Amino acid sequence: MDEPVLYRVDGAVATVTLNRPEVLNALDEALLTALRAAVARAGEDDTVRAVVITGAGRAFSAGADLGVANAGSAEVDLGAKLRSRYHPLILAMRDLPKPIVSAVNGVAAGAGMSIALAGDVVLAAASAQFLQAFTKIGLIPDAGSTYFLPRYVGEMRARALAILAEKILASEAERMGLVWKVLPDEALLPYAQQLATQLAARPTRAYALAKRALNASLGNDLATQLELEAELQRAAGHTEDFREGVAAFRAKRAPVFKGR
Ligand code: LHQ
Repeated sequence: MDEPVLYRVDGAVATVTLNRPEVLNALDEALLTALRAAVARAGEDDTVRAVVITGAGRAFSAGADLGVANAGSAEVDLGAKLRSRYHPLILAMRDLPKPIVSAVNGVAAGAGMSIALAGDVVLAAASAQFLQAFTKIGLIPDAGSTYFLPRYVGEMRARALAILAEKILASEAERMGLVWKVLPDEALLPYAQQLATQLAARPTRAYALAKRALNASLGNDLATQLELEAELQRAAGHTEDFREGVAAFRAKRAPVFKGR
């Protein structure tokens, strides 16, 4: 049987591919478990300094697997499923001390869209589409969508996306700020991997600390956030990469960052 998630390392970049193309990479238990494990593996491997997440076939992910026997049954406790399978994954992505590039190669629906949005830089293929599919089947946006959407696109758009559940084209997603950049379909993965390779050669400890500051930002008042910046900058100021960055600047040479 094919692995539900492929994990491949090239140089300092791990590429994680959702791999159930026959069902548009719908999220079942096996895929979610493997995805959580892949994120953990990328975190534990010191040689990996940036991660790309993408989908096999024509979709990124169609969200929760609605084909499993008990889908739609009132017997299933969706809250428990979210807590056990989705929340640890979304939190692990946000807490990963390495940048994650989401390469949305096709439709990202429901919790599949939430996973895409949990990346640090979201790229999309021109033919990709985004769909808050949840309310279409009588559910609410989950796996972080109600957190990410207002923060990325503002209240009005977040509410309209969640309530209308209309498919949004990649160009529209880019215009709204859901996506950093849209690439021609065939250029998406090479671009994402090239970007991740560049990120992996930069001061990745600083990215880890910047992620922590940004994760906390919108929940903090200014004074608290300034204090957090000071604490994290103190840590950044003690890295080898900071010393190298300044030394290289002064010597007018290219810096060599080690992620330490
Ligand atoms: C699928 C799926 C799918 C299984 C396409 N499952 N097979 C919920 C519950 C539990 C806990 C946690 O949280 C959640 C949150 C959620 O994620 S709820 C939202 C679940 N997702 C959806 O409601 C989206 C359902 N899919 C669609 O609306 C369409 O498939 C989209 C718009 C994604 C793509 O449309 P098309 O490009 O027209 O493709 P298709 O519909 O023909 O799908 C292709 C195949 O993939 C098809 O199988 P078949 O055997 O007929 O070729 C679909 O049945 C299968 N598939 N989504 N979520």
